Parts: sequence; C-alpha cells; structure tokens
Amino acid sequence: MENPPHYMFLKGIPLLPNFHKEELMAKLQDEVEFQDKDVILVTYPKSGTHWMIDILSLIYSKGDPTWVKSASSWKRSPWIEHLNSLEVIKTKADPRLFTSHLPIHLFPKSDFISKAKVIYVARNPKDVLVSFYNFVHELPIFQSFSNFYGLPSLLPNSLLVLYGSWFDHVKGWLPLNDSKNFLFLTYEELHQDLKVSVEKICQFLDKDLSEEEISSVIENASFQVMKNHMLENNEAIIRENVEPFKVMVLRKGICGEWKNYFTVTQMETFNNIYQENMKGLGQNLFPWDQC
Ligand code: PPS
Repeated sequence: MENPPHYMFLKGIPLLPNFHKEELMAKLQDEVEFQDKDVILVTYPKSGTHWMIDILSLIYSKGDPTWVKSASSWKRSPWIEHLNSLEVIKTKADPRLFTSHLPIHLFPKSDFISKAKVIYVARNPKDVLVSFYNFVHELPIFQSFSNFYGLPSLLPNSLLVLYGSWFDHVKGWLPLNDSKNFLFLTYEELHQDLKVSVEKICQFLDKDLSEEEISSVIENASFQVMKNHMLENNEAIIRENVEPFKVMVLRKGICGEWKNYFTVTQMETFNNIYQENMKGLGQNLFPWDQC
C-alpha cells in the first residue's frame, strides 16, 4: 500500500504539511522556551486529548464552564506544533496551557531544563486504533477496518501513521515518569474515577479547589456536556485545514470498543506485538494490561 500522499516526514515521523511546517519544527526544537508556570499536555492522538484540555481548563477556572463554552480547545490549549505556534508560545496569556502530540525526539529541548509541567495521557492502543480509524475512515485508503489495521498502524517503526508508532511515543515519554514535573495518566483511569483523577491533577498543579468546584469540573467534563459545549463552539465542523478529516472528536467515548472491531486473529497478532514491545514496562501503569 502506498504512503498516504498528504504526509511529510520529519526524523522518521509522518506529519501533515498543512499543519507542521518543517521550518517551524526546527525552531520549535531549538528556540522555544517554556516558562516554569506552563502546563503542557502530551498525548498520542485519539487518547483523550480534548477531554484533558477541558479538565485542565475547568480546573484553572475553578469549575466555572464559561471558558470551555466560549473558546475552542485550540484557543485554550494550543497545539505547539501547529503553524503560528512560536508566536503563541511567546505571547499566550495565563493560564499557559499547551498541547502536543509530538514524540519526545521532536519536542522542544528547552522543556527539559524549565520547570514547566507535563501531563501525559495514554489510552489502550487498541481503542486508539479504533478511534483513529473512525476519525479518518472517510479517506479511501482506510476504507475498511481490516485495511486500516493492515497498515503498520501504531506498530514499531511505523512510517504510515500520523505522529508515528504508539509504542515509540509511549516508550519515549515514559522515562520522564520519575520526574516531579511529569504526571502520567490513562484515559481508562479518567473513566474509572474522574474525581480521583481530578484531585490527582489538582495536587500536581498545586491547585486548591473546593468540593463544589471539583464537582463542577467533573460535571462539565462529562462526555455529553463536553459535546454540547463543542457543538455550541461550532467545533464539530469540517475544518478548513484538516480536509478531508471530519473533526468529530467526541464520538463514543468508551473503553474496550476494540472488541467490536478486532477479529480473533487481529487481536492475537496485536497482543503478540504488544508483548514484544512493552515487555517489562509499565507494571500497574497500564490498566488495559489486565483486560
Ligand atoms: S485528537 O483528535 O487526537 O485530539 O483526539 P483526542 O481528543 O485525543 O481523543 C478523542 C477520543 O477521546 C474521547 N473523548 C472522551 N471520552 C470520554 N469522556 C469524554 N468527556 C471525552 N472527550 C473525548 C472521544 O470520544 C474520542 O474517542 P472515541 O473512541 O473515538 O469516541
């Protein structure tokens, strides 16, 4: 199968030329300086990025939903790898929330000497794959799940999936888990107990919210309420720069949907590749290891 024609490659990672200019990416790595008060959310795509952006926005507004209702996620927590981000990173007003899907080897080097905080959210890669598939299924190249799965999607050394392999992404960021400025969370634990996760995030960010404020964060970060806000924001439309992707970010929002998509053979193949690549890693960190 041929490479999707819309990718450009940077240090082995497929990116979108509409969004990721090569010149910007070089400057991003060498010139960008984060501030100590910055909070950077890092995810592999389809891992709950928008969910966490809303949770963080709501924490910073003490549960008041006005901000999440009135400004898009792109404005509240801009992706650092997109277009005019250099200026945005320099000038963004508080709260200085940023987002990135970049693997660690394309990330600004300066972050590792600043005290900026990094929150990494990971999700069961099988559900990431299903979410990704549904996101892009309008492209002829991904017409059936088998075709999409047949690509070396998410697999090690993949050159065909936006932002590269899931394994490389997670394994690249995981070593930072020892740092006090790094918080590792999973999509599944947000699902399991959002209150506990919100409290953990508040503690990490030194944010002191009352019980009532935390309840409001939880309520406004629920799937249905977020969807309503997004529709009010007009976010669920086809974006000018993302054609032919449809921006339907809030689709189902559940765990374990992969079971409706994978054949037994696909599951076994995937499990073998997973075991090979994640051997000895993440004991108790990855809830999907138990299912
Ligand atoms: S993107 O396009 O890469 O930024 O997508 P991302 O935001 O990382 O992930 C999209 C998936 O996250 C789900 N989502 C949620 N699940 C539960 N609760 C809430 N509040 C929530 N918000 C977003 C969203 O539905 C996508 O998953 P799928 O499986 O496709 O439904």
